[in-house]
Amino acid sequence: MHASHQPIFVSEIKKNRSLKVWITKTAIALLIGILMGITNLKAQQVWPGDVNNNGIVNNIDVLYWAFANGTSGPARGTTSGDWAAQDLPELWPETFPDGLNFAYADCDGNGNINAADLNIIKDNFWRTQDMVMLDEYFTGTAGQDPQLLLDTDDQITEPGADEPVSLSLGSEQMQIDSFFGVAFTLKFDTLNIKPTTNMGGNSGVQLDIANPSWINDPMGMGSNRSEVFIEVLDDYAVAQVAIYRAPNAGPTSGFGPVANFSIVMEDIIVGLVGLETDSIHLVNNEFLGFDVAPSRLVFALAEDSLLLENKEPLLTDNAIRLYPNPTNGWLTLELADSNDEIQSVDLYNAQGTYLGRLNAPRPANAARFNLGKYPAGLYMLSVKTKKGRLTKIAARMP
Ligand SMILES: [Ca+2]
Ligand SMILES: [Ca+2]
Repeated sequence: MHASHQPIFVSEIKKNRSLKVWITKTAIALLIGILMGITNLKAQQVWPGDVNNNGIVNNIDVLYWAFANGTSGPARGTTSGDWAAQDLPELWPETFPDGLNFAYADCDGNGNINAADLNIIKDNFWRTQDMVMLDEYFTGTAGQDPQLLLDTDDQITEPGADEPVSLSLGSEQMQIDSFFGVAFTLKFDTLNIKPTTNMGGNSGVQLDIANPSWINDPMGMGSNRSEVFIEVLDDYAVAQVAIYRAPNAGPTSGFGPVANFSIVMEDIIVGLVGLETDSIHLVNNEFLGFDVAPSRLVFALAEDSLLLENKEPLLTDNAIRLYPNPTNGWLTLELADSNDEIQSVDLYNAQGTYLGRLNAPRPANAARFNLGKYPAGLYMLSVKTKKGRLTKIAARMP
């Protein structure tokens, strides 16, 4: 027993020694840091567009800009939005909660934070300084945190189709309190979605605020107003998005649709067409971050519709009971888990041809369907529940 304790004792001495070394190193580093800090205070510099000064211009900077939008302070000596270090002789009275000064949001240095500064963010978008520090994201878990959800009425698409995609935030159970804004990356399938060479034309990825919605009054009138920013980078297969409260709009609380995307399919579609939200940074009216879960949406051609099923967690076979099976008419579908709910039931024949959606009451743990109008044979019921998806086989007797 003693022998086995000894190595621990030795390692603790080592630990103490290394702690002393660490303290000494830290003290020296702090001293250097303080000295550098004094130097930095004398010559702070702004890279126009990099509002949070982390070395890269992106949608997070748009969120910072939006938070400072409408404020004023001392102008810089030279007013320029060129991508180069600009001296910042005087700080502003306001700071972001992380300590960063509002002066960094005055991209052109004229002493006012307004739309002209957003244009400089656009001009310098994706540019980097020599060193880039990672932006902070608050990635939550679906089911535990509110979700930034991509959704559509119909996941079946066709070549050249213009598909609407709704984007919503939170749910009745998980509402968003004092929403100020959200920045996120939309990853999309550039193989199957047209590039966005002419924004405003009928191509690529488009985005509009949901109107009316809990973040925007009808026609954007009144005090409840929000704005959207999107920068599509086809070469990277991403769009950077920011949705934020308009100046002086104040916070809003709620849940549901926030924006609508429209995507245009290529003339040839291969496999699934995927879209997902990623790298989410949601802040409240005090600019504090909250966890939000990402989501994924897929479209498929009608003939590939069975592929859509594989994108959800699969339920085990005994999660759904079908009886009587075989049947010569009525069929009962029952979920084993009494907390689960049927969301949809899609019917396919044995060849995989989609026959239609069966009418199931909602919310329900069980439902009855009549297969009597279909010819004898095997059928596949693709069942979607709150907890996942499962395909069951039913036999219709002659
Ligand atoms: Ca930045
Ligand atoms: Ca300005």
